[in-house]
Amino acid sequence: MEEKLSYTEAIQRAGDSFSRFPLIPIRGVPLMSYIANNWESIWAFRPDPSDILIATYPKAGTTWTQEIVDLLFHNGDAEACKRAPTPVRSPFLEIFSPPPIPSGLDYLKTMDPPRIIKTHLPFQLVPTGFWENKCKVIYVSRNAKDNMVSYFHFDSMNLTQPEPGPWEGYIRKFMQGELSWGSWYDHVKSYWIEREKKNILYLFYEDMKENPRREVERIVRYLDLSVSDEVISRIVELTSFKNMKENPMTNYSCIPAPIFDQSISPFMRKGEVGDWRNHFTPEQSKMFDEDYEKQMKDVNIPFRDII
Ligand code: PPS
Repeated sequence: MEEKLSYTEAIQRAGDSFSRFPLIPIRGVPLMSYIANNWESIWAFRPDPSDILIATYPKAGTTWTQEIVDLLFHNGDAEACKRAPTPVRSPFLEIFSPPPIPSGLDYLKTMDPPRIIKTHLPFQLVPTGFWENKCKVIYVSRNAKDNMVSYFHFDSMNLTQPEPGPWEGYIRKFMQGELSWGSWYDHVKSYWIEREKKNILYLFYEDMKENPRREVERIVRYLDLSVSDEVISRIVELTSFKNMKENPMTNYSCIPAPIFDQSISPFMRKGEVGDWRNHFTPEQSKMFDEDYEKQMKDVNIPFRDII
């Protein structure tokens, strides 16, 4: 980060060096080549005990939760949370991109703790310092079918991710754990199994949609914050889908079209529960459910709206 460029300028400067990066496995988990090629420095990251980790499988509600936590840390001050786009305020731990775009680690180096850190890494790939330092970790999960639908549209518009290909084949890749960051099934299970031992707050996107206030209050209690009822109401309002879609600091309009082509699909796309019904045929749904039963038989995670 020698020359002082804004995030958007750095992305524009990187210009044509973007392409759909191939996936390279790290301990069996397929990751974008830029991440895999920098794996040692990611794995060596040491957080501060006060840092907060927001962990998700991609498209499960990360940005929403990042915004809630940033607003909580700023006592609901909307202007303070418009100081920069989401990835600058709340760095993406493992992200590496072509220069001169700073990596997630570069951003983290410039910030004082407590930092709000995003990751899509499955539990076993989270740098061990998070557990050794007893960092607070918020995991957000979303029902498999909606999560996959959202990921399919994202892979179409994010021109650094592998081509999604046709829908039918995408379902197969999802079931076989071949998408970036690997298997959804292993991901949601890995954090579920560890949640009590590691004091992880395990949230569900569907609960956040059903009663956002209740879930924001759970986050407040978990983070041991003192926030007034009025501020909580304001945060719930500021983080509604509509408001975040219109907010240039949360809607990823900071990332230009050669990378995120929002004319293909907006980042803030629908924000609904049950959109999978508009995508799966009854046959695809049946085939998916049968496989789901097998892959999830060893746990009882209370997902909703899946059948
Ligand atoms: S990413 O790229 O992995 O960080 O994406 P992520 O933020 O996890 O997920 C994006 C999906 O979350 C929806 N979203 C929201 N839904 C409801 N309320 C709010 N405030 C909100 N913010 C983001 C977003 O629209 C994506 O879901 P889909 O189903 O594609 O609309």
